Amino acid sequence: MKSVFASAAATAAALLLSAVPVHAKGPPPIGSIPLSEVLATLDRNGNGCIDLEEGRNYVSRRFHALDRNDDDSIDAVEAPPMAGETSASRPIGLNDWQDAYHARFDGFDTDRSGCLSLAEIEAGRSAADAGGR
Ligand SMILES: [Ca+2]
Ligand SMILES: [Ca+2]
Repeated sequence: MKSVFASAAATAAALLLSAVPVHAKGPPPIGSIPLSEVLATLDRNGNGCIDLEEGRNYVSRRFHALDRNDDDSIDAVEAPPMAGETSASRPIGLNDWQDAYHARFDGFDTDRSGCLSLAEIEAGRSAADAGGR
């Protein structure tokens, strides 16, 4: 009787383990943060727009949160590319990850102010959704 119970417990444990998602939890992709929450999430200096540095700090923190084995690289198991992702390349190191963010930032910053307004972010995302990039 005891062994049956132990076996059932082992099966339950195995099911539980297999139910754990392989992808990392962590902050959402920067491009998937709802527009209504972008400023609250990213605008640390409160100037009403997202500076290059503010976004880069976010994606850098996210990189380290996703890099669960701390090998300074995000692979497809740690973080499969998702909608709004900084870069779909895998594996990817921190420098390439930041470069991908920087390139997207430049694409969004149509008035070249070095800071993304909500209107610029909205327009940039629409263009990306439409495959315009
Ligand atoms: Ca700001
Ligand atoms: Ca890694």
